[in-house]
Amino acid sequence: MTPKEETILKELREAQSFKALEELYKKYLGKKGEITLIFRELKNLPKEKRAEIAQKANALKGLVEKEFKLKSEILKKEAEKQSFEKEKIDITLPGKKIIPGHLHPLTKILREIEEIFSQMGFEVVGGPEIENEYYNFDALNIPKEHPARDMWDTFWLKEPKNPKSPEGVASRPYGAGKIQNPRLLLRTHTSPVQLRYMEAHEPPFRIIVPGRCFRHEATDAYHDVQFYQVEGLMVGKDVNLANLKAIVSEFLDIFFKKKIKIRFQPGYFPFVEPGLEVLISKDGRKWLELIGAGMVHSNVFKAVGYNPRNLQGFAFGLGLDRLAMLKYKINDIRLFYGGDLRFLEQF
Ligand code: FA5
Repeated sequence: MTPKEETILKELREAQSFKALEELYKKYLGKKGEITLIFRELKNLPKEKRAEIAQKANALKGLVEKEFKLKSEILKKEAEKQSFEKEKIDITLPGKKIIPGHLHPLTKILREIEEIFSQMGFEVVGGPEIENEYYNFDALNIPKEHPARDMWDTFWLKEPKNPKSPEGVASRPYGAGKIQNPRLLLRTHTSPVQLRYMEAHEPPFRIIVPGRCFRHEATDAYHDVQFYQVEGLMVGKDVNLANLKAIVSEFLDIFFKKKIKIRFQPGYFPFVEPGLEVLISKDGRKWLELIGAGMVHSNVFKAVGYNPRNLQGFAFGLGLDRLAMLKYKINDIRLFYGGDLRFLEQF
């Protein structure tokens, strides 16, 4: 082997990368490569030398090509090995902890409540959060200008432009009732769904209506501008106040998994007569107002086209957030809506 051949082979063997190898190939066998040039120059050589040089050049070309192929294989194998090393998984390493999501505490409470009432034969019903003045007030026996309206600080909405939008749908009746006052608002309680349901159904029935309510009032530990209520409504021939007390009491006992001390006191709501409030003992000493309730007022039955002479019913509206606060011993309602994960992750 000539010294030149040795140098070339050494260079090829020492190439560290495909790129370096390609460069070397180009250097010798590329268009302007050293060996290529020898072939090009052949025609300028004297005839007698041509055959000998051509032969040598061919041998050199063959040698370079062989070595190039060999080195390519080696580099390919090395690259594969390296990528295997990189992708190797160490199954002895401890895994990454997966933190699963979970339900919001209010959703959990809501599901529990629905479960308990379902077992007592109540159907779960929904209604729109955007409501109109007729269902939220008028048909609930709360006339315009009546001071009782001040009990509910209301978020009023602008007129809907599109009748197919949620606002537009809210301004239409759920059942057969005629809308006399379509002015829109965010419902201040779930009681309007009583009317929407009764317009479309005949008694006897018992329903609960869980849903979000909104009030434009100053917030404190027990009041937020949004909160959940669960409305209850049971109508039949001889539904009475004793039934209401029994159902509410039974529900609270099951919900808190112990006998709960409650107190009924008179309360005023225009859509019930008599009206009452249910208070629950926070710590055996302080009482918290949790539920508004009473016997459905005859004017409400009349508004939905029922004959109040043949029917009786009780209704209640319980504050779901306050129930959750008692169950989980939370001292500020606003924590539920703050979105602070440190709070939410505890449930
Ligand atoms: C009403 O809203 C009546 N619709 C309840 C009712 C239904 C009475 C059927 C008779 C028959 P009240 O405004 O008291 O009533 O609200 C009922 C419950 O909702 C309260 O006892 C309280 O637990 C909860 N609540 C009211 N306002 C808020 C608020 N801003 N933040 C949190 N909870 C509230």
